[in-house]
Amino acid sequence: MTDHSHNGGAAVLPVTRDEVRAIYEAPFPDLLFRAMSVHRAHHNPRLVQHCTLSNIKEGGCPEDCAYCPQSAHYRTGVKNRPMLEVEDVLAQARRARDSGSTRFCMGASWRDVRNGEDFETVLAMVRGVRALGMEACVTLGMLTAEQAQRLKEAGLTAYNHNLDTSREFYPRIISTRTYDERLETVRHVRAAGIEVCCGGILGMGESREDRIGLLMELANLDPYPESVPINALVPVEGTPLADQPPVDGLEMVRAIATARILMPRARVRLAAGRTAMSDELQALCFLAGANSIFTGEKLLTTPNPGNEADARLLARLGLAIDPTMAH
Ligand code: SAM
Ligand code: DTB
Ligand code: SF4
Repeated sequence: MTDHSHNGGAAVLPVTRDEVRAIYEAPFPDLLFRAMSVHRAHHNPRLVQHCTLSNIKEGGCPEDCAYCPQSAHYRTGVKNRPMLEVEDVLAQARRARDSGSTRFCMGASWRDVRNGEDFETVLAMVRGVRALGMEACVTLGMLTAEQAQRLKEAGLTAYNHNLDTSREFYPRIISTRTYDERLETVRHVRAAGIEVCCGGILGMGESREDRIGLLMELANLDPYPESVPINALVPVEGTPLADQPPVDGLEMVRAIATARILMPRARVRLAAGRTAMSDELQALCFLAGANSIFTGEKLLTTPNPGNEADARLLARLGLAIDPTMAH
């Protein structure tokens, strides 16, 4: 058992499944009140971080993640295209910065990182984004300890690597890698001194117990991730999950509130899936403790509300863009 208090929370590790369930399933007013109290104790609840994504290498991925339009296993219309040029990515980053984003996240449809020209290009992109005065995040698949170290030296702020769902449900979604491989990459990132961005997806046909299992795994990372993206599945034609019904919005709110309570200092990101959500549902997610969103017209391959819609949403709620940078 580890004292979690150094980590900004009162919980003692390991957090048990029963403890997570008791939070997740609490009556809504109790859950929300507790999440809001924790949120206010650790963050300014009127501020929302803006992050912008760039898909630096799109499509043709050898992995078989059932949700992903970029997997080469499915016919989704997403093409396998070569890496973007450093200058083009930095131009995107500058535009994102000028519309309020403080974090720029670059994704590659790779199973793992290979040393060589493409990795050197990513390192140049990271240095360039940092030079623009933004936080830099990448998500490149699995990674060795040495590669994590090189990203750290390039100035990388955070590495995104999601657990996606519970350990039990994982094999139903991905067969080409294991949960433990995922955790190993997270360990390499942590050991290199890079912030961990690790979360999951709701709406893939998992049960509530699987959502609780995911949150338990995340909260038991020691220390817990600095940022926790909670995605709602964006169903894409051609993927095995194309016909999944949308996740119950109140389950999104419960998951976000539980993440906020279990990981008080983390940025909890209301990530993919916002185009399918009403302003009212997004408002509930912010009340529950979400304090970060992806902005811009596009996520990696699918649409996102865009800057005008988000400016309207924030204005309706009296929220503002968080200008705070990690470091
Ligand atoms: N290939 C790398 C990897 O899988 O770690 C990085 C890119 S991958 C697209 C990043 C994350 O996007 C995935 O872990 C998953 O959580 C999320 N994602 C992918 N497709 C999604 C979808 N259709 N809906 C919601 N989230 C999705
Ligand atoms: C994360 O958790 N969500 C983002 C980011 N990390 C890389 C990706 C969402 C992708 C949604 C599907 C798409 O646009 O292809
Ligand atoms: Fe590849 Fe990442 Fe998509 Fe999985 S989620 S298919 S690893 S790009």
